[in-house]
Amino acid sequence: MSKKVALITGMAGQDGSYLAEYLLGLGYEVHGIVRRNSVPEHQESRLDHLANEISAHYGDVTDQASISRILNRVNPDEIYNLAAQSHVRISFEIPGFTADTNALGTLGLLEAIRNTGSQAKFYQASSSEMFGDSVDGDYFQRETTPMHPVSPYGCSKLFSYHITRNYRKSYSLFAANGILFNHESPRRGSNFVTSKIIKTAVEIKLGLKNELILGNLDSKRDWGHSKDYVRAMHLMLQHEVPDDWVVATGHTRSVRELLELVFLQLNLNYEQYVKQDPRFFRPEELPYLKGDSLKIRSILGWKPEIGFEEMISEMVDSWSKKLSSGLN
Ligand code: G4F
Repeated sequence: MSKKVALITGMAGQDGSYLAEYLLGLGYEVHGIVRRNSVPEHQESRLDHLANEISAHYGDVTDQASISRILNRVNPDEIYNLAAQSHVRISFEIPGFTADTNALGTLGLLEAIRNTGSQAKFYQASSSEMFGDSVDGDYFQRETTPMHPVSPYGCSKLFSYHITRNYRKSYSLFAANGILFNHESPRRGSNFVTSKIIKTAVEIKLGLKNELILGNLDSKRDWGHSKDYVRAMHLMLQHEVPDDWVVATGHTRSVRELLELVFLQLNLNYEQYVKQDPRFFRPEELPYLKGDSLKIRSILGWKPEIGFEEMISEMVDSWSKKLSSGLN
């Protein structure tokens, strides 16, 4: 039997690299779209270990011609759209770029699928940020919870969520939305709060820094592990019908609780080192996320395998190794 072919946009990111690994393990032929980076050394660092097993194509979801060319060349069975300007605070500074990439980029991909006659199944990386300040009476967000985004990032993702549903119905595309809550790992960029806290705490422990400057400590997030969440993406495309799926752990913790745990693991007291600065607050904050993933658990049999404490320990170990060997 011939190998299944997957195409991943945003393959060089945290999720893209774990997904590429996971699909290779399942016997897929894996192709990915990577954007040109002015520092070639940083281009594919999360993918270096897979260099001989994957095919990377230069392209960009905002460049329609590049997408159609790659679709024709690769002829994928499954497309995972993970490309995004994924930082919420930065989306307030570059809302136009965020919308071009996250919203129009998705539309361009769907149009390319339609116009090339591709039979590929399509996964859209939708986000719990789309819920914004909305939560059900039982303090969970789920597939049926109204969506009221509170950031340019959330608004851009909501467009893509709806256009994916619209193309599913209008053109009978197999197009699925994964509504993923926050997910982290040692590969998480260091300007997201988990990695920023862990990296800086390790630097403090090693005597390389003496403070950690943050924004809002009271917001709450439902944090899972990226490795668990890429398994969910794949499962969604194996189901008989395309649908929308919440992926979450069902536990929520504040940034302050995360701080306490990380510093405690390093035998430090966070209160001695943490300062707050308005630079790291958002013009509008999403205060609370807790996802109910009953649907994907009961229908697709998905469940998270890596617990929060285990994930934090893995990230602390990884940053400790990198920083004590002089890497960053
Ligand atoms: O780690 P964060 O930047 O993640 P955020 O904004 O929740 O977004 C992440 O999860 C979304 C899913 O809900 C994804 F769609 C999105 O792409 C991304 O992966 O911030 C988490 C919380 C926020 O409340 C933020 O205000 O941490 C708070 N925070 C406090 N100080 C900080 C900081 N966040 C960052 N990045 N940096 C700080 O200094």
